[in-house]
Amino acid sequence: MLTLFCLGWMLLVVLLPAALSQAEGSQIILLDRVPFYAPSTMTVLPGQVVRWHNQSMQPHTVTHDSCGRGGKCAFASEHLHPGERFSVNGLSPGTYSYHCELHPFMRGRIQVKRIVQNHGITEL
Ligand SMILES: [Cu+2]
Repeated sequence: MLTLFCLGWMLLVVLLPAALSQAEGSQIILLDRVPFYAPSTMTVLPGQVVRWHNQSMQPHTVTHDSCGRGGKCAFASEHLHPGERFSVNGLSPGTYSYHCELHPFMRGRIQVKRIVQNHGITEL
């Protein structure tokens, strides 16, 4: 049991930073063409920062679908002009669909993984 626990911590210590740093450099680019948000679906770990960078020629927003619809609004950017950035952190595990308020056909999704502690083993 102690071995499993230690192994779990080793995995947590070794794998988690690796997984985080691997995704750390990734961000979502806003484009004027399909897929508009690139990548359109991004999977992150809890606590990981999600960044958007508007590299298109016009303003856009990054607006969680629940905002203004009675649900819990997890994030909503101002108008992001060309070159501007937006970031979100601290999202709870789950799926967050989002869109652009100015161009509702622009759609993206963030998936925040759940980290499960199973007998001391960390599962992602
Ligand atoms: Cu837009």
